[in-house]
Amino acid sequence: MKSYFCVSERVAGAIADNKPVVALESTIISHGMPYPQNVQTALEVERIVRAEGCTPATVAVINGVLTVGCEPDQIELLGKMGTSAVKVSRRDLPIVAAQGKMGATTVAGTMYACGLAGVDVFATGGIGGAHRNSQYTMDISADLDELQQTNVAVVCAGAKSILDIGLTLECLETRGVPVVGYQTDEMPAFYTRSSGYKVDYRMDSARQIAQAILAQKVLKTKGGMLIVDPIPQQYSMDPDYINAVIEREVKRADESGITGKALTPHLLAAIERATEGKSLAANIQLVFNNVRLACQIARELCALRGEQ
Ligand code: PSU
Ligand code: MN
Repeated sequence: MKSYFCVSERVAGAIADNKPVVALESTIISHGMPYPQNVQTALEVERIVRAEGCTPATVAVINGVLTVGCEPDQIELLGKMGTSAVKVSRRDLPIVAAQGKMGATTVAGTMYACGLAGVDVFATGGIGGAHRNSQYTMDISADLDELQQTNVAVVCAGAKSILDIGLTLECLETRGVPVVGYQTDEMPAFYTRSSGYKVDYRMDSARQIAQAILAQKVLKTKGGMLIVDPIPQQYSMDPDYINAVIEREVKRADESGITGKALTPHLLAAIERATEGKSLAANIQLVFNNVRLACQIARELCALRGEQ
């Protein structure tokens, strides 16, 4: 039977030796940022992970094979393909695999692969969530359902206000997903450090977070954990400015009838154009920041396991 799943030797070896691994998604490469900044960012992220003493595991579907630990040339190819690579969430996996296509995994798709491979920590920019008006449209990202069922800790900078952040937090509560603020009491809003919504738990060190991740495994509460890490102050955007841009672009997208999996990439590109690249610069910096925290958490997790 054909195998549709592959873990690179480097990643498999690190997992077997209780060495820290940090997973990275690929929709952010193909659908979340323009070329060539997408490829530069993805490769720099891998470099940071290594400099932090961890093994990077970029996840994507390569010619139908769900791959944990992509090579630089595969990252380059996905970046060049852009939106012609399939955006792959959980439900898309079997189809893209059977068709032998190139696919970029979302947070949900990447978490699913982490679950299969045994990678515990995953860093990204922002997660999908409950879109505005989702109480009517039902447009709630499969990322939230994946967090309910797959035991992976996801480090992100919160959710963009293209989403309804309050509804997103309600959905996470319903799904039994702990939301932990790293050195913050508030849910960050991606480009900005605050959203006005509180998180339930605040933790100030990577060690505390690693302890919670281990406790979650022992208790088998199922599902993942969301660790929200605000964009560093020096890179954060003016909330009035960015929120006005987002308001306008959400309204335009609605008027143009853009729905489904095309909506999030459309909004990301529209916001980037409207801010003349300022949103992209902030996006890149917050990803680097999240990656460094994810590395600290992954290292602490291995250290705690070693002590057991
Ligand atoms: N939000 C961002 N940047 C992104 C995404 C979301 O700020 O790149 C991507 C992620 O891959 C996420 C996906 O998993 O979009 C969610 O898409 P949807 O809303 O269609 O579920
Ligand atoms: Mn959606």
